[in-house]
Amino acid sequence: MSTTAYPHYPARTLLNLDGIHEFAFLGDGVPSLEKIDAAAIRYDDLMPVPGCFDASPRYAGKRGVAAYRITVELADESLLLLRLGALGLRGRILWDNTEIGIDELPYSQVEYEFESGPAGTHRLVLLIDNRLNFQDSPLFSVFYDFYGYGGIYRSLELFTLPQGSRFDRVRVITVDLATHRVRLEGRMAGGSTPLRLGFDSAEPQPVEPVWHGDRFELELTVPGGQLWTPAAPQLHTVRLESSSDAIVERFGIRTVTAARGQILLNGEPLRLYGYNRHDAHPQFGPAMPPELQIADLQLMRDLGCNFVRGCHYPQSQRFLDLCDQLGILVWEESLGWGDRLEVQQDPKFRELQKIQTRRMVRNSCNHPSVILWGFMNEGGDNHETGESLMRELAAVIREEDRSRPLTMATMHIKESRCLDAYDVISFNTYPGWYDDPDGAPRPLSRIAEELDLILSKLATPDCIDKPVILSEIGAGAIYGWRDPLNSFWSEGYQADYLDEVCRYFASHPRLNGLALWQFCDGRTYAAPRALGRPRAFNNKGTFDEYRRAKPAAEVVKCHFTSWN
Ligand code: ADA
Repeated sequence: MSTTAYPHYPARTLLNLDGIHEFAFLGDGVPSLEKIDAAAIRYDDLMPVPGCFDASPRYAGKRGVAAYRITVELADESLLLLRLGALGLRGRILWDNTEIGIDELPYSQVEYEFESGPAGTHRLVLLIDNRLNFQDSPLFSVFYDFYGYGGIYRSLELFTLPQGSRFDRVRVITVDLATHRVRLEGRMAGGSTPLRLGFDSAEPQPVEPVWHGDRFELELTVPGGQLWTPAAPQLHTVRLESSSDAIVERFGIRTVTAARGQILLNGEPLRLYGYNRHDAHPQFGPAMPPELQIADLQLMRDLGCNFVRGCHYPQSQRFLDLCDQLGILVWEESLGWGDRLEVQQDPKFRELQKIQTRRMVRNSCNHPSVILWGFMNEGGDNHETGESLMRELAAVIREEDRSRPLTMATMHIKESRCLDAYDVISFNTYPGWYDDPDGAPRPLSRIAEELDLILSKLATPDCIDKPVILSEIGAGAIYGWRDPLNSFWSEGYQADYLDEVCRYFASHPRLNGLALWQFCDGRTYAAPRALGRPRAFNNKGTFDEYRRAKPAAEVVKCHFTSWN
């Protein structure tokens, strides 16, 4: 298996800035990031990057501003590009004490271009704010049901940019499955220039793309092309070169469409079954080491999953690379969680939602594993404010990419005003958990009752052609808690609950997909909202937060593996 990260720019020098950074925690009594005098900060501690300072015991639970600093030695003066895999919750980035960017997009990969200044020693400083109020973290609200960590979640890389024209990204879209024909769409900063191209290990040869200003397009057949499928996840690479730059993109030849009530991969109907997964661990927060991401995917494959919903934010490129290689199908969505109407009305929130959604599509466009785009988990699509935002976000995705269907996990399936705007209808529901009617002898019977009702609603002519995903359903269980009555919070109730859900899914082909809530327990808000969240964790994991299996794992495995 390949270990190179894509896109790869072989003509550029890459400095990986991961490792140990100088660190200072400034607390929550400081002004907003823009007003902080970074030159006056005294660094008195160390912190790893990637890493979340508040995942370490010393800073656990702390909210405020933290500063990370690293020294960079440069042999030459050059134009630089800083690629920041993701931070949280808001950041200000300074190079030699001059601001090069403000990052307000938690979990998003962003890039900043700037002049290095003279050869020699330079300092990169990242001020990170994890305070939970709208000014300091407009895209992450205090009531989100997952912990809002502070830190540099993903890798920090510095590239020297070539003089002259250079590649941005090159998007590869499958045009014809039978002939392995693909369309390449790219942008060359600096304008049109002669290009050479080679697939896989072939020596690049001159090509004649069609240019529209600095954008180019061309269609080609991939020699020796093989389709990407979950069973045989064949990947190809394409290398493009100009006189000054080169780029290697990895892609898969495959199509995904939503038609006639089906999700079709390479024209074949798919049934998706798997989990909602947060990319987090108590010891690391969302700065997940590769070992843990691989271990999670291994556990999911052992259960027989073919699908993961990357809830509720853009995924790390490394995780998507792993899914590409292992043949796991992914729903990727931009950050959002039941955002309140007053927040959804805010122009800044709406703008940032659009920016992060566009960025997600641009960053992840070449991953064959990504088969669905989503946004705004449970975001008020039953109301006109929410409706307009959902429609605007759907339009952003369609502007960027029409080669995959889009969806949105609604909790208002019966009252949604937007089902026509989604290619795939997805709904979250927790019958027999949140709506246990008083004194009901057997709350598990609520599952079939409620799902029957929802599916009858989706049998109307306007919905009948749309595929349907049950995007969340589940019950909480405290790891190790056994009870002869199988009461709420017991592992037994959860196992019975998921058994019932899987049986229902098996016998209702109208449901094209099932994402159980959730893969593993995850830290969430502490007091005072934690009343329904014992231990201040969301305990609906089939595994606990350390990935120890609850009995439900065996139940799910029996069902999922029998469908493979
Ligand atoms: C919602 C939400 C999840 C989680 C879940 C629950 O559906 O989308 O993130 O909070 O509820 O456990 O209640």
